Amino acid sequence: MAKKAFITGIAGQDGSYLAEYLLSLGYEVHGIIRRNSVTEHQQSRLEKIAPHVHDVYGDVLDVGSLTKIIFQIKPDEIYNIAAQSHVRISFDVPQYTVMTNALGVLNVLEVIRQNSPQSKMYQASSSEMFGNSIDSDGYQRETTPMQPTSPYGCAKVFGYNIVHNYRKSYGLFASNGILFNHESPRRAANFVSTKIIKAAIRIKQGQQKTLELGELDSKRDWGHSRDYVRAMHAILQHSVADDFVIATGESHSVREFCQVAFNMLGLNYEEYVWINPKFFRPEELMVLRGDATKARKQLGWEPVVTFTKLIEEMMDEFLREMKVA
Ligand code: NAP
Ligand code: F7E
Repeated sequence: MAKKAFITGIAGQDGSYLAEYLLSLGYEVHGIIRRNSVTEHQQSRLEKIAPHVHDVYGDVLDVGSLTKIIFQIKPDEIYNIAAQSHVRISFDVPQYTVMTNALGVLNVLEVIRQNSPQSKMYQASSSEMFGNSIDSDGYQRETTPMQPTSPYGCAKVFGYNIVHNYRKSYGLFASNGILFNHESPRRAANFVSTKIIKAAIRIKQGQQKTLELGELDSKRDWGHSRDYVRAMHAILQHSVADDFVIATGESHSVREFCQVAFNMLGLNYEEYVWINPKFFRPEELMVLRGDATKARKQLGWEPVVTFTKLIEEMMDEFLREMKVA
């Protein structure tokens, strides 16, 4: 019989790649979609697989909808990927972010505990939990102290800890993937990767003159979402529930990202990129660089897509989409 998976946040970047990956492995895939007043693009990332996915309306803040689906399906694996995932916006809507990203995790765990304790649960934890805490060798790993620098990071620390608590208190198979930044052509337009590449294309096409960004010297460890959803699945196939850092181990600045992306179009970013303090964060996380040795050794996980290949893939896809007629 096919294994059953339930994904919260199935219509998001990672949710859509994860659903595709699980379908390719023969899983029956279920997920919840939020009610939205504009429905037209809501499931655009699921277009290719829509007929094969069982989706219903639901919300991680609505325990009734979670109970109904988890009680009925009794999934083998539950991936809690839903979140308000934008760090800067978490300063604008801190309480909403904390409700979704912290209380939402507790809701999922409670529903599992009461209705389907045999289900394995994956929690989408984040490198944002580390804040500006770095080990002396320049990396962040599973043992690095957490000192979050945003409401988003603070809420994710709660989610991470409550997963531990339910694992130890009730024996649930609940695991954290501590994922560093990962992008793709499905990344929303207000994250820096998509914002830079789309602006570079519009500048090349003569439709935009400049690109306004915030902090250019912060560094991120950027991978591809398609690689990272393989890790989510591998984490739930491990013999015991545990926590794993998922990262490439390479760190690049936002400035370097601009340089590579603009260069691909034969442009010099310095002529077009301006700093607008509007995009600064009240507190910035300056350097992320993950050590995924534990995942490599214990899960056999390896990222495939490099920094340059990631930008190339996003560039190719956006060039196709944004072709001037
Ligand atoms: P995303 O594209 O923003 O997807 C998040 C999904 O969650 C969206 O489909 C969103 O629905 C849904 N959602 C938001 N609030 C919800 C709620 N209250 N109930 C149910 N669904 C809700 O984010 P992503 O990049 O795929 O990230 C997936 C997860 O990994 C998130 O938890 C994020 O915090 C975490 N994470 C991401 C990264 C990264 O670099 N991508 C790194 C570490 C951790 P709508 O489409 O309706 O908004
Ligand atoms: O910012 C700087 C910004 O918003 C990256 C989420 O997936 O990864 C992601 O969070 C860097 C930051 O991602 C702009 O200040 C400069 O230093 O693309 P981002 P993020 O904040 O790192 C973590 C691991 C997650 O868990 C999150 O869910 O780029 N930056 N200028 C800018 N960023 C944005 N968005 N827009 C700018 O104009």
